[in-house]
Amino acid sequence: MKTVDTAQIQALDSAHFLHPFTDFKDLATRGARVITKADGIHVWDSDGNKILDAMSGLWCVNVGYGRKELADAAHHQMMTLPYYNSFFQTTNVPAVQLASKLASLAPKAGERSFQHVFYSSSGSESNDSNVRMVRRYWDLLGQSQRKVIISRLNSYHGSTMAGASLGGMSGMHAQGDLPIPNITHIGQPYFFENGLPGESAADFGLRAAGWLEEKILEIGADKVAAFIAEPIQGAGGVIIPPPGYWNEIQRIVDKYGILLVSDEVICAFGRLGTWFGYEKFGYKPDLVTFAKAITSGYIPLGGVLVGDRVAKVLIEQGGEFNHGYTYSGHPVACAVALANIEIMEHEQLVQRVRDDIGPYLAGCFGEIARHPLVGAAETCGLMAGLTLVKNKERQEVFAAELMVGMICRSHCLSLGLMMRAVGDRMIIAPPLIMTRVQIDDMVMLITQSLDLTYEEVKRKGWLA
Ligand code: PXG
Repeated sequence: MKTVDTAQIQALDSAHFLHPFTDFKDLATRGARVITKADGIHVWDSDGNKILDAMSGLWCVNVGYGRKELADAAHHQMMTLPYYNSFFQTTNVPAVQLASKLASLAPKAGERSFQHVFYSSSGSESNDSNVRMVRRYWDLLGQSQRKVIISRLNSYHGSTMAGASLGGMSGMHAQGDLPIPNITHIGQPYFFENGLPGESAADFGLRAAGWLEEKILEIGADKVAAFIAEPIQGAGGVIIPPPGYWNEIQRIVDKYGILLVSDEVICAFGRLGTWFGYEKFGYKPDLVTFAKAITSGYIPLGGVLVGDRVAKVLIEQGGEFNHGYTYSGHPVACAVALANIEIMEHEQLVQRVRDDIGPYLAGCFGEIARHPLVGAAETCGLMAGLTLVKNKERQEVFAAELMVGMICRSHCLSLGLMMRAVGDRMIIAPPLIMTRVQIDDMVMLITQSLDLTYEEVKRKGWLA
């Protein structure tokens, strides 16, 4: 039954709603897809189309849609204490309980353990907090000259001035005079694009990590404050670093004493089959950015896990830290996060991804990799990417302006599958509750979309 007048909502949408990362004029000509409801791993649009949401919303809805426990937690907390600030020596019960829960979930690792949390409402804000905290840390240690934060090209760290500066997206830097001063970038560990002929993935991993050391030496080690990176680049196209990359990064940051910030807005909360992404790769960050799946996206919440090395200095040598948000430690958001983590524990979602559906998805992508249009396909936990190529043998890519990824994405949608295109890299990050049968269904839709795309590019004469 149709309950929404699509044309009317679309008209109001283009009249009043400026969407994120959108060409406003272009959207007005076509009209936005109106999503009206969701349940489990599916969303429905206002025309009644049922879509398998292989992106978990936007990397968020790890426990799936329609979870009454989360709605109940929000309702209960709203009726008890819907809001109070955590400035001026006040606190609230859910924020305290969540901070303590997060500390217990992070693995213990000496000085690299986590006892403290700083809250925000998004990943972008959290990375702004990271910049503030990193600078404050070095100031307190009497090393104010350590200002430079090194990040990577094609990383995504948010859309605020600091977040977009930390991110390595050239399109974002081009708008608004970014990056802000003292943020610089090195290359990404993307073997498919940056590996040399004949180079092994492991050798490439060491070479790509070496770019960090080169950059540190170029700037002067005493001027570098921190290195920030996602365990796996998400928005950049699910770029899974080669073996050895993270070990070498750890060696380098340790050698020069610089802080390591792991931006886990996508990789935390079970996505990789571990609570935090850094566990998967075995490195030890000083600060961990989180957001999105901490509440499975049901309500905005973000923050930073502050490791003991930093927290000790902020607390013991500190004085007032002049930074915070109205919604830092929002009681409703924290209550929903606690209920979300409870679901994850009760349903053992992290273990499921690690031991069952993660390896199962990897097997399926092994099959997908054989498709003639696919140059490379990789998974890690419940996150996967594949690269569309015009010649499989020569690993030759399509010209960017052909936008083959967008063609593939359109075929996905017409078949009822939400899959994201990052250039010609097709990516998924489905809800962690998926069953093997649902994964089979999803893989069938992916394969059909690839077939349709292959036929279309062949018809157009774009295959080499
Ligand atoms: N860090 C990382 C690693 C992210 O993935 C942010 C920070 C910023 O979070 P907020 O909550 O401020 O949006 C993100 C967000 C995409 C896409 O196209 C990815 C994100 C946001 C929007 C689009 O894949 N990730």
